[in-house]
Amino acid sequence: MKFKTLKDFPSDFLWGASTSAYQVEGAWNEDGKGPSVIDTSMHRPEGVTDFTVASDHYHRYAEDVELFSELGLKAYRFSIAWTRIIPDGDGQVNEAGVAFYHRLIDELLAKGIEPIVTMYHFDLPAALDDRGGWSERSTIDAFVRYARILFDEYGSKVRYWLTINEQNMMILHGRAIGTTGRSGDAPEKVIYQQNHHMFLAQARAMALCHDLLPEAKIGPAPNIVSVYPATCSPEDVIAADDWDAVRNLLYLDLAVRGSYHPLAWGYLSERGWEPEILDGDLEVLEAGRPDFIAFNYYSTQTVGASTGDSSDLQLRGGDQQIVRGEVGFYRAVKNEHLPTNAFGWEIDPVGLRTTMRRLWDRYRLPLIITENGLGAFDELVDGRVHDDYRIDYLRRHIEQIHLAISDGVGIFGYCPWTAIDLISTHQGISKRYGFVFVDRTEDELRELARVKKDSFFWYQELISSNGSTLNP
Ligand code: BGP
Repeated sequence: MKFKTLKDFPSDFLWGASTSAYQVEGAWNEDGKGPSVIDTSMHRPEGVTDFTVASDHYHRYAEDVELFSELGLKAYRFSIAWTRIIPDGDGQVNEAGVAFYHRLIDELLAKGIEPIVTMYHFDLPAALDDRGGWSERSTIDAFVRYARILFDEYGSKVRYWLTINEQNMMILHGRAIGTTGRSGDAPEKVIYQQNHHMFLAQARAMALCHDLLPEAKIGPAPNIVSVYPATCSPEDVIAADDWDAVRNLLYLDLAVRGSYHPLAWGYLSERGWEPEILDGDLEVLEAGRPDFIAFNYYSTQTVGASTGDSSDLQLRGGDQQIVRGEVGFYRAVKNEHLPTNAFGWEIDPVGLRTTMRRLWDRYRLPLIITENGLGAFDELVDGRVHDDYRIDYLRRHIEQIHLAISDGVGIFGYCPWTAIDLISTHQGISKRYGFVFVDRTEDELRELARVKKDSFFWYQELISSNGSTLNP
């Protein structure tokens, strides 16, 4: 639909930005922090930096929050490292780790920035992984205990909680992002059992949050893409629906409705990959209901009906955003209408509007975008970073949010990835997303100086006008 007049962004819209603990903090083994599966993972290619220092936010958080305040952020979405709070995942609480997040949250609140906290962003404690990780039901109990500690500690300060970041990407692309830990290439049967356990952990955490913190709001945070059929052939439409069910709706239906999506369940059981469901599990899933849906959006995916052979597969695939294809299930297709970024991710701002409309239509829960952004090889030249390509990317996505608001979609915030440069999941510091440049390379830490990019000033103006400078 084309509108003559667009609705305004809500006056309390949460203009934000995102990071995650292991990608930004560094200090990987300081002040009692235990190792996570990310710290022990070997998923990075040769020559790509590790996460030990990252952007050194652990030591520079005050300076960073000062920059976020200057940027005008209304919200900051970050994650808490489970291994700072409980170094081995389910043992003793590490008071120094607890204190760090109090300091960070207090600093944000002092600047009027709403903290949006992800409880678990890929960094499962390695000690839990050594004992079987998500394959074991004891990890569910460990997560719920961790959640209780977070609610008790920070519940009076934090209103918005996100349970598990991109559970669907951990299941579908765990190797690329380094979250598979010890289980490495576990068979799908095991992976989908782990998935089931994460759903139970999430549901129990949501129920606990509502019990302990009636004022707080909590939701899941999957990575969601709209799936397009390659053509209007009915077979392609069926393939698109099938892949949508397995990639997206499985995760959303479990979180919101507490039940397995029938197409996804059919996919699992036909392959013998369905998880074992114990007595009481369905009640637990049913009892955990979110207050909103947070989702990360980078792209859309296009698929066709399976040809039944290896031509279903797209060889450039292999990470979170590039559709891979599955022989006998769906065929990966390159969408010829969309440009790609330097890393092969298709760029589709209109797809964001479609995705928001579909989510709103299906679940009628308030939405917040907790990641969206452009990874690029930024360059620092004479103390400036001219990232007009990022401004263009963000502007075109925010325009679509504006349209979706006019469509009647309920959305309360936008937190692009990232507030400040950090280490990519598997492509190091060279793939940058931030509004603030961090001066370091893969192998040279330099001074880690912070430099405001051109996009910083652009977003600052946009926030201060509550979106009205979008189309001057
Ligand atoms: C999401 C993750 C983030 C992040 C982002 C960009 O999947 O939630 O942690 O890194 O993607 O991905 P990448 O770092 O691979 O470019």
